[in-house]
Amino acid sequence: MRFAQKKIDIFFLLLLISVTIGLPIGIRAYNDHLWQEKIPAGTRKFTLTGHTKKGWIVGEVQAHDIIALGLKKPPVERPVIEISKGDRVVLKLKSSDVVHGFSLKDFGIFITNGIQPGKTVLVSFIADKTGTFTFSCNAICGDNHENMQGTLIVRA
Ligand SMILES: [Cu+2]
Repeated sequence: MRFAQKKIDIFFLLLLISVTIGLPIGIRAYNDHLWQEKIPAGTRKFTLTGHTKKGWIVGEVQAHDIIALGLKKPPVERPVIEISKGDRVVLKLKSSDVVHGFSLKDFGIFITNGIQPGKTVLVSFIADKTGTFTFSCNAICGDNHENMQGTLIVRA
């Protein structure tokens, strides 16, 4: 009787462990799937993740990276994104810490509700003019807020 109880305990423990590990992986895979599916082929896709010290980081930032970034004083990144005129662009905006914002005035992009940590904000536009444009964070997010900028270059 006691032995059977132990077996059930172990079964539920294993079930709990597999759900705890499997669920986030599943959600992430599903999210990535949705994000790929909605966007027409040929679209230029970029991920920008906001960080209070580092500024805009190109790509996703994982939890262990955030901890490492918090320990040292990382140099501020000012990413440069290069595209061609006529490109359809989708920006996947994320935050690794606090609420950030995003604006790219020249293409009429101004996020008013902020980029919440753990959520993704998709922004899309067509690069209908050439030039060098600045994008920045439009939510006061800390001492480094003014440095949260990057450059978009649209070539002919
Ligand atoms: Cu910010």
